Amino acid sequence: MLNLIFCGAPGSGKGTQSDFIVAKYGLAHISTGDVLRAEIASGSDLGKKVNEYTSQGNLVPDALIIDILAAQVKALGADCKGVILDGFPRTVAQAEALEKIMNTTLLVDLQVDRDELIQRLLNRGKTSGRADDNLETITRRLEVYEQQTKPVADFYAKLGKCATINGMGSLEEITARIVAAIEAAK
Ligand code: B4P
Repeated sequence: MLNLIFCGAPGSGKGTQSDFIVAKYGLAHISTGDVLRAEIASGSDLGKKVNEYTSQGNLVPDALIIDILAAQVKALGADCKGVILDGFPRTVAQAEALEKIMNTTLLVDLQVDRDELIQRLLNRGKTSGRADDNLETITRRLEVYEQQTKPVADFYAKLGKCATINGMGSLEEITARIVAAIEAAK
C-alpha cells in the first residue's frame, strides 16, 4: 500500500498535485476540503455547521473531521493500492488519530512563499466562487496553518516519514520533485 499525505499552506498546490500523483500511481484520493464543500452544498445541518468555520478561515473541530475522514478511509475497497489524503491531517490530534487507522508511507510537505500563496488564492477566488478565497479569510487561514498545521510535518519528520518539497515553479517541475521523493520512500 502506498499511503500518502499532502500537506502545506492553503494554496500550496495540494489538490493540484494530488490529481497528477493519483493518476500516476492509481491511488484513491480523499480531499477533506472537497468533502466539506460537498457537505455545505448539500444544505444539510452538518454542512451549515461546517460553513461557520470554513467561511471564517478556521478549521472545523477535530472530533467532526476525524469521524468524517475515518468513514472515508473505511469505505476504500479491498483492491485499493493506496490513498492520497489531501488536506488531512491539519492538526497533531488529527495525525495521532490517523496513525491508529492507517499506516502512512510519506507526508509530502509543499513549501511555497507567502506572497505567492496569497496571489494564487486571490487568482483562484476570481473563478472558484469559494467563500474563503478573499484576502481577509486567506490571512486568517495562513495564521491557522502556522499555528496548527505546521507541527503536523514535524510529527511525521520525527517518524522519518516527511519529505519537504519546494512547491514553487511549474506544475511539471513540482510533480517531478514529488515523484522522486515517493520513489525514494517506497
Ligand atoms: P482545502 O480545500 O484543503 O484547500 P486549500 O488548502 O485552499 O488548497 P490547496 O493547497 O489544495 O491548493 P490548490 O491545489 O487548490 O481546504 C479548505 C478549508 O476546508 C480549510 O481552510 C478548512 O477550513 C477546511 N478543512 C479542510 N480539511 C480540514 C481538516 N483536516 N481539518 C479541519 N478543517 C479542514 O491550489 C491553489 C491555487 O493555486 C489553484 O488555483 C491552482 O491552480 C494554483 N496553483 C497550484 N499549483 C501552482 C503552481 N505551481 N504555480 C502557480 N499556480 C498554482
